[in-house]
Amino acid sequence: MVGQEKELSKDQRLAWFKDAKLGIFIHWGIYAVNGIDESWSFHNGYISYDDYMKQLDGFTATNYNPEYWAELIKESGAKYTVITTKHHDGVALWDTKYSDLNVVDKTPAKRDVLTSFVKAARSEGLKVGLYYSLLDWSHPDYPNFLRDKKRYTDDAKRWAKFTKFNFGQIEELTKFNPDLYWFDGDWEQSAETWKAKEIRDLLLEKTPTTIINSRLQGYGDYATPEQGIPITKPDSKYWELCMTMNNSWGYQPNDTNYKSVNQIIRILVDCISMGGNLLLDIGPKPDGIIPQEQIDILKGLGRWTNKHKSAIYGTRAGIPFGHFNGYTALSKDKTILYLYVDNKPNGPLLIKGLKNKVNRAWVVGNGTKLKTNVVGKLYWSDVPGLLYIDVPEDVQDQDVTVIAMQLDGEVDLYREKGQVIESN
Ligand code: H79
Repeated sequence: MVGQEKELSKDQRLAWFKDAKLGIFIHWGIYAVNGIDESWSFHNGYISYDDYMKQLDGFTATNYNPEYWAELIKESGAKYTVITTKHHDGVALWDTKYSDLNVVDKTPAKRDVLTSFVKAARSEGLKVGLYYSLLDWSHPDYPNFLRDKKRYTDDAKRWAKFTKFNFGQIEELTKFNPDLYWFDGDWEQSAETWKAKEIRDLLLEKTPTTIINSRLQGYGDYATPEQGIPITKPDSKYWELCMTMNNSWGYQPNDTNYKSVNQIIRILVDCISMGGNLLLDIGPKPDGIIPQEQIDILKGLGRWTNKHKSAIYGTRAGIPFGHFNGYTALSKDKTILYLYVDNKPNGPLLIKGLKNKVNRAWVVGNGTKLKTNVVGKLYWSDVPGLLYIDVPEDVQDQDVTVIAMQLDGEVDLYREKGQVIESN
């Protein structure tokens, strides 16, 4: 890095992200007008390019209230938000000088809708991420257009023109000093072709504290599984699951297949238990109204996150499977073990193989102290006894009950095999 300042370490830059646990993704674009797939609908030939672009005329932003969006996102318990500044269709939400394909020049909204959101989100204390599609299926100098129709192959001059345009738009975004860049579409070109390293260097030079998702052909900071919840803990120390509330990223009124609040809370807990974040998506209407189903989910999430703050933010991945029949997490210093009870217990909870003494156990967000009871500890064996915890009906949460256990030190687990009884 140029200059005297020492480059911040990756751990320093990603510290807030590691602690954040919940973010809200926003897919807002002209695809909300017809309620069809963002960009892919024309790329895959489900609608002609011209008809897709006619949606520009319906993007009004008449009822757009960025302060309300930010308030609602804050209320959900999210610590950050990521908004689509430009999807693969190339339609920019800000007043870019590099193309007139933007909502100021080409839609009845007639104004930059990005700057006001960034400002509102920051006023609510949210970290702000900008989604930007590296590929641009609308740009005359971008090689790919439709799935079965390319503009050109191998034309260094045209590609150089596109690169100049791409760096121009990215540089415009750096003026927002984003806390996070969320790239997408990197798979269409190599790191070398995108000049991925140069992009990364530019972003970090302009905003030394920023972080970058993995979709920059190897030059990002954290992994981004999409839609599928990992089954086992991802290898990456930093990761985020991005997921839709129904089956669509943008507003699609015909898609009523919403996950319930309960399901989403359990997915959040699943991510937390593996040390990751959930980036949950909303898709506002073309006039800026957030669909009621999505508002209800954000508020429902907010009820749970507000009650269980201490068991969410700043936690670390829990203990390995096998010790407890459910999700767990640990406090940063590893002395508090959180148990997430996502089903009605049919008797006391059981923890196996915990060598620590439990100094105190309580119901998070409720305060009730719980009795713990160790049985089956043999004086001649290293194997810890069975730790039972009763969770009375009246302290249980309607979605996920969280039990905290203050241990006598850092969590210490018995991980030996026990007696070998099988030999195949
Ligand atoms: O913005 C949302 C989606 O539009 C976008 N990312 C989220 C956040 C997205 N959709 N699909 N993808 C990203 C992944 C692309 C999948 C692909 Fe493929 C599979 C690219 C390469 C293999 C499908 C098959 C497209 C090209 C070949």
